[in-house]
Amino acid sequence: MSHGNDYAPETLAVHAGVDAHEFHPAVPPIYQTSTFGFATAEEGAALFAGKGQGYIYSRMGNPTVQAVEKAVAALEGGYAALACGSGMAAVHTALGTLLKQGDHVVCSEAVYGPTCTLVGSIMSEFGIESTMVDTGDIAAVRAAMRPNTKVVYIETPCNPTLVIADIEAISKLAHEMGALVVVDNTFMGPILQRPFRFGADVIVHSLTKSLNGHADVVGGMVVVRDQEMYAKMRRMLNHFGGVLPPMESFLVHRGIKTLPLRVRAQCENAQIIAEHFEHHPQVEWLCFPGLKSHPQYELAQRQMDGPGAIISFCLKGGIEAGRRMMNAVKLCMLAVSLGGVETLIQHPASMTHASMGAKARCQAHIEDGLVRLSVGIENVKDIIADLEQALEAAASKAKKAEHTVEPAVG
Ligand code: LCS
Repeated sequence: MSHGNDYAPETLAVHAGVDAHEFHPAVPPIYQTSTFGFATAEEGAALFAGKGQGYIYSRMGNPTVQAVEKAVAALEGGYAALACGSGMAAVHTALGTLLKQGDHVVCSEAVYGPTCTLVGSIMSEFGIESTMVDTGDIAAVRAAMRPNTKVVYIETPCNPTLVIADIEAISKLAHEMGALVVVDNTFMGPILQRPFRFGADVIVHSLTKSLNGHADVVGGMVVVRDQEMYAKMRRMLNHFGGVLPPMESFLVHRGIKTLPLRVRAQCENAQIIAEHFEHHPQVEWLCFPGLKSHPQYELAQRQMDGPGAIISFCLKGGIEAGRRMMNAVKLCMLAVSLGGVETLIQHPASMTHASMGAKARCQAHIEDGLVRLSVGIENVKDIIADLEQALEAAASKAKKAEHTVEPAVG
C-alpha cells in the first residue's frame, strides 16, 4: 500500500510497510542475511554509487528493516525513518547528526537517565554544551537558549515526572532562534501524540516500549521530515553502526499491528487505576495526565490523544515504603521498561534514574519515594487488587516497624 497519510492510524498499523512480494505473503519475509549478491560488477558499482534498486549489506539497508521503518514513518506522518539497535542508539544518532563541537543543546531536565548522561556528560567530552531545563516552562526554555543553541531536545511527558512540554510553543521559539526540535515520543507513541503536527523536526523512539509492546526486543527509531535530513541521519547511522537486525525488525513490525488496540486498552486501564488510587490513604500524591489534578491537564488534552499508560506516585513513608510495596507486588512485575502488555512497577531513584545522581534528580523533582507504574492490558480489577494488597503490606509492615523496639547498641 502507499504510505501517505490518507489512511487512519489503525489501518496504517496493520498495512504500512507490507509491500508487494512475489508470492503475496500477508507478512513480509524475514531477510535474515548480512549481505546481498550482485548480478554483475556493474550492478554492484551502481548500487554503491546510490543508483538503482537493491541492497548491498544489511548495516546499510535490509528489506525487513526497511518494512518496519516505513511503518513507523507512516504512523508518525514523516518522510522516512531509521531503525536503530536501541532507543539510546536512536537518541545518539539524532543528536550526533545535529550537533558538533561548540554547539549547545537545551534538554528536558527529567529525561530518561541515560539520555541525561549522554547529553550532559558524554557529549560535553566532545565539546557540546548543554543546559537542562524544565521544558514544561516555556520561559525557562527561552532563558536557556544561546546564540549557539542548535537543538532543543524534549521528552514529553517526561520520564518519570510526567511534566508535559508544549511542542508547538517550543518549536516556534526554537525555530525563531535557528534551532531544531527533537522530540522523544516514546511515552506516547504515534497513536497518542504526533509531534510533527506541532512543528517538531525529528522524532526518536525506543521501540522497546509500546511500539513493539511485547517485551522481547530492544530497538529504537529516528523519524525525519525530509530527504535532506534523512541522508544526514543515514550517513551517521551507517558509520555509528547501531542498526536494528532483521529478526528484531520483524518482531517490532508484528507488534505494531496491534499498537492502537493495545494503547487504547492501556489508557483505559491507567485512567481507572489513577482515579482509584489518587486519594488512597497510602499515597502522598499521584500524577497522571488524564486527571484534572495534573498541572498541565489542558495542554495534555490539546496535544495528546489519550493520557498514556504511565502513572507516577509518591508513597507516604518515602523510599522505605516504596521498597516494601515493590517487594509485595505479585501480579505487577518489578522491572524497568514500560509500554508493554504487562504491568511493570519500578523505583526511578534506584533504577532508571540512578545514573543521574542525587543532585540532578532533586533538580528534576524525581523524589526518592517516587514509584512509576506502566499499566498493561491485564484485567484492571486484577491490577488494582494487586496494588491494593501491596499498599496494605507496605503500610502494615510500616506499622509493625513502629512498634519494634530497637535493640540497644554498644
Ligand atoms: N527514551 C525514553 C523516554 C525511554 O524511556 C528509554 C528507555 C529510552 C529512550 C532508551 O531506550 P532503550 O535504549 O532502552 O531502548 N526507558 C527505560 C525505562 O524507563 N526503563 O527501562 C528503560
